[in-house]
Amino acid sequence: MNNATNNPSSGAAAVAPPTQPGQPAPYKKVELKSDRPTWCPGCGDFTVLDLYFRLCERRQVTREKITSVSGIGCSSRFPYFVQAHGVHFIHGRAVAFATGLSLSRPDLHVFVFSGDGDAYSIGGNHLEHAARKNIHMTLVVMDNNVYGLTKKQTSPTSPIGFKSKTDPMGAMDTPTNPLKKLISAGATFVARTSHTNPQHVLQMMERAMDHRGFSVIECLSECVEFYPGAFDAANPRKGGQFTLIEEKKKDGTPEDAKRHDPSDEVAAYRLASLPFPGVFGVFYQVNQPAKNDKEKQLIDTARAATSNAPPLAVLQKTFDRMK
Ligand SMILES: Cc1ncc(C[n+]2csc(CCOP(=O)(O)OP(=O)(O)O)c2C)c(N)n1
Ligand code: SF4
Ligand SMILES: [Mg+2]
Repeated sequence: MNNATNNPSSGAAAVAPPTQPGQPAPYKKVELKSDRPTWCPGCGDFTVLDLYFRLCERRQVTREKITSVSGIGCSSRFPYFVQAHGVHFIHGRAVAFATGLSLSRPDLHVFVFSGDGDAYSIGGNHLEHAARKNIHMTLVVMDNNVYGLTKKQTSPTSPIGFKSKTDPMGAMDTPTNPLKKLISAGATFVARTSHTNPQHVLQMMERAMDHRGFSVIECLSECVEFYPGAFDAANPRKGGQFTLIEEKKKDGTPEDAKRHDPSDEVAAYRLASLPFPGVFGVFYQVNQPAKNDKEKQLIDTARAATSNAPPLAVLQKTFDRMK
């Protein structure tokens, strides 16, 4: 776990312009960089890390409010490389940990960085429930279609035929469709991007950060060591296609009728069903109350009913009643 102990401004208020008196200056990208990331040269995960720094810098998030949570995997080494608060948690349990953090710390926007194995396989159950509860956080899945850290096993997104240590003859199981999985689970913001298009990654991160509720970015992130070339078909520099989703502008023009309405669940499924390389952008976005807000309402109502008595007094009263 990294922390902000080297931060000269630690303990002060956050997410504010530097011009306000008494506010710490937001950190620059260079100040957030930690030790040299230990990923293989050329790994797609570098791009996501770099864009996260840029996001924090652009949004002027002060260091003590930057909170990155991860599970286990190459991608999940992420928090080590951010010089701010971060948790490298148990394999598949990052979203569960982040749920508690998000519910108890309304002043933070918690980011979770996960791999395809961490998020969709061992962590699949937690993902499902955080989505349906609409917990306020942003999950970035760095999907390389393989288990990278453990040196090439089939992952839930590996395509049929992919040869790995667990499928030497080629994978035979139908891969997970992350977008369909997330939409059906109840995620209220679902986007797709690729490490080969940094501007787009940043754009999706900003949109996710502005969303209230459970937002997920599925980011293609190539493992150059164990699955090189996996996403060439989505990379124009390698002869592939990076087709953007055109969202409705609601301008009443005939061409707008053909554009995508991100609040249309059936249309989102249709886009998510396109064969690889598919399309990139926001597939689905709806406004629904986050559990954070519902829970706060419940707590406020309970507090009001006890005339805002201190929690210990309320607890004591409850125990007394049970005697
Ligand atoms: C409970 C448990 N099961 C299995 C492992 C071994 N393990 C570590 S990382 C990993 C897969 C990581 O794959 P992914 O999440 O796709 O991340 P990547 O390394 O590809 O970024 C596995 C199976 C573990 N650490 N803990
Ligand atoms: S093994 Fe693959 S995923 Fe892991 S650091 Fe190397 S290139 Fe990246
Ligand atoms: Mg992986």
